Amino acid sequence: MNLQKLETTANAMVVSGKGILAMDESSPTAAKRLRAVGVESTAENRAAYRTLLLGTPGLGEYISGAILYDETIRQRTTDDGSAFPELMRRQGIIIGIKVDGGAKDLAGHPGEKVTEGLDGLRERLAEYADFGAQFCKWRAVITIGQELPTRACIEANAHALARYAMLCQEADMVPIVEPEVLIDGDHSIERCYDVTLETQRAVFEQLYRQGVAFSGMVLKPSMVISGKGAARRAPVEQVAEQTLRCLRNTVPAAVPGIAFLSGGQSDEEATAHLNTMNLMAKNLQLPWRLTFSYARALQQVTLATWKGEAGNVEAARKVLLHRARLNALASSGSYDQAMEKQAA
Ligand code: 5MM
Repeated sequence: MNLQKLETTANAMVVSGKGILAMDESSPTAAKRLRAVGVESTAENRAAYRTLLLGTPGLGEYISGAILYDETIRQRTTDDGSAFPELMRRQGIIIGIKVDGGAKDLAGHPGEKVTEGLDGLRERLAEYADFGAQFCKWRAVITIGQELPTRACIEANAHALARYAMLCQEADMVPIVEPEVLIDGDHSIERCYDVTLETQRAVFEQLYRQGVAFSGMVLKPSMVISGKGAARRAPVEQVAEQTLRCLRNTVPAAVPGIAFLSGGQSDEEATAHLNTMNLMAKNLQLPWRLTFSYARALQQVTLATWKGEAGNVEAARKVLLHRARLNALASSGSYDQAMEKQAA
């Protein structure tokens, strides 16, 4: 393991004033997103959309790295036919790759999932490194329900995340460790806090057991937030406060940065939460940087503007850049809601 290389990459991923673009939708998820805006999910259309994203002029000013899906790292852009990794190098964006095999039903535990994909991972990492990937991502999902999550589900996912992370570091690639506590349900923010705390504790315990170097990884957590269907949804300040409280009780100081997922929050909510946390951070002397690794909170407005029309590419790139800029500002607590109304 080349710790110096890992630390350099991890620090560049969470560098001040930038965040990560998650665009690693697997083909079924990409199909769902494209169909929602009336676009057929062909390989050509997926490449066209991803060309729109990564070809946005100036994107590298706000985006440090982007997470690709296996298909994309092998594809060529639909404009000048460059390989996607080549386009990313030109944009100054670090190449990341999703390496998990998806969340599958956990045997014996109805309603719960475990993320698979460890088999053959060492060999796949070597192949992705040849494509220029410098970091990876693996997402585990934890569901909150009446009797959920079970300890068995938390431990199985934490163990897999740690095994994945150690394989990445062995290959000198930075692991993004993503334990997502889902927003689905009507649970309170207090319940989300308890589940997130238990999950993150289990994850760091397993990372430690497997020998993962905390200084060469990035955590991608969900925020501590009320369930989407909760009768009373906690306000922005409470989400920020409880998320920081949870992280301060679980994340080692050696971790260079935390890049949140948006998890089904609206664009504006996700930006406001990140901004408020960074404002609060000014009085807390936090050891890690707080930024974003959003998929939907950066992409939904972009997709809705594009709608598969070549004539909308410029407008879609404008709104993507606008959202990327607002989130970049939020990563230093410099965002203001009034900026939402400024022209994209
Ligand atoms: C891009 O979406 C990723 C999930 O892909 P699949 O479910 O298709 O494998 C996902 O891991 C994403 O990177 C994170 O959840 C963050 O996305 P959001 O939309 O929550 O910011």
